[in-house]
This record gives sequence, C-alpha cells and structure tokens, in this order.
Amino acid sequence: MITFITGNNHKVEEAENIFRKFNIELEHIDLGYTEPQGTLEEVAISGAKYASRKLNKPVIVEDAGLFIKALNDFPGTYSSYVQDTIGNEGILKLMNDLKTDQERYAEFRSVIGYCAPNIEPKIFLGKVSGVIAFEEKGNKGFAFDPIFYVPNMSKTFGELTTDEKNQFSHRKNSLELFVNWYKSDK
Ligand code: ITT
Ligand code: NA
Repeated sequence: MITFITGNNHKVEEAENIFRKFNIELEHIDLGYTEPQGTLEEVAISGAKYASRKLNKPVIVEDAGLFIKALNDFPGTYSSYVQDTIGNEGILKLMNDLKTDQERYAEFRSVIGYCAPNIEPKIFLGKVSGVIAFEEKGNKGFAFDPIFYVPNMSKTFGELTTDEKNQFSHRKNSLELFVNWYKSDK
C-alpha cells in the first residue's frame, strides 16, 4: 500500500483510478505540509521527505502546474495561487493577442516525490502537451482543465472523463513512471 499526501481531492480521484489499474492500494492523507517556493522537483523532494519522516512510512506527494510557453512558463510553480486569484479568465486575457496553436502552446507537468523511512527521496516527472483554448469548455475536470485543449482529441481536459484524462495526462505519466520503478527496482 502507498500513502498519497495531498489536500486536493481531484488528484486523489485520478490517482486512485490509475493505481487500481496497477493493482496497488492507495491510502490518502491530507497532512498539510508547508511547501517551500521552488521548482516542482524541489517541492516534491522536500514534501515527500517531510511526510515519510513524520508518518514513518512510505509516501508519495505530487507537485504539479501549468507551464505556458508564451508567458515564460507562467503560472508554473505559482499555478495553485494563480488559479485561486486571476483564475482561467485571467489566463485567457493574458493570451488575448496570441492566435496560433504554436503561440498558445502549454504543458501540464507533474512531479511525483516518493520517500520512505531511512531512504532519500526519488522523483518522477510526467508531462502532457496542449494549447490554451480561447474559452473555457467542459466541467468534468478541475482548475485549468477547461482551458487546456488537446488538438488530437479536439477537446479540453474539462470535456474528458477521469478515465479519458488518465489515458495520457501529466499525472498518469508521472505515476506510471513511479509505479514501474516501485514494482521493479525498489
Ligand atoms: P497538493 O495538496 O497536492 O499540493 P494542490 O492543489 O496545492 O494540492 P499543487 O501544489 O500541485 O496542488 O498545485 C498545482 C496547481 O496546478 C493545482 O492547484 C491546480 O490549480 C493546477 N493543476 C495541477 N494539475 C492539474 C490538472 O490535472 N488539471 C487542472 N489543473 C491542474
Ligand atoms: Na500544494
């Protein structure tokens, strides 16, 4: 069994769906650790280490964000704060003059941090490419999902079910790397 430390229930729902496919049982604890300002990798490393030492068991944490190329990777590591303040409407305004898919290119990135008592943390990076939509679409996901458009599917993440998003999302990619490592080399 693995313990996922997060305060975000949408992440839990997605992770449970992914772990079920790998036959690993997932426990969820909202430990409320303070995040240092830093890269996704730094946050995942310090969070995983803190939580595994505190609970004295193996844990994973995730630090994720939306990285928009034309905005020099904004909101990136500030994603949570930006979502709560200017929100999707604010992001769409910043993108007003940008018209093509290339100009509106963005990535979701997810870094899973794993740590267990008496070992040092390990991290796993997953990404997915898309473009920022011209308007919000769909109400199936959370946060930036309605403005993250995937040209291949002609849909935003907000229009995908959890199952569909979990086929290829940043979170699926990072968790899959983690599980493959966890089941073999650990
Ligand atoms: P934790 O307790 O796990 O830290 P959190 O919501 O604070 O939960 P992060 O620190 O990883 O999560 O912040 C990432 C933010 O990026 C998150 O709050 C969302 O606004 C956004 N985000 C991350 N993954 C997303 C996804 O799959 N779809 C939409 N928005 C996402
Ligand atoms: Na967070």
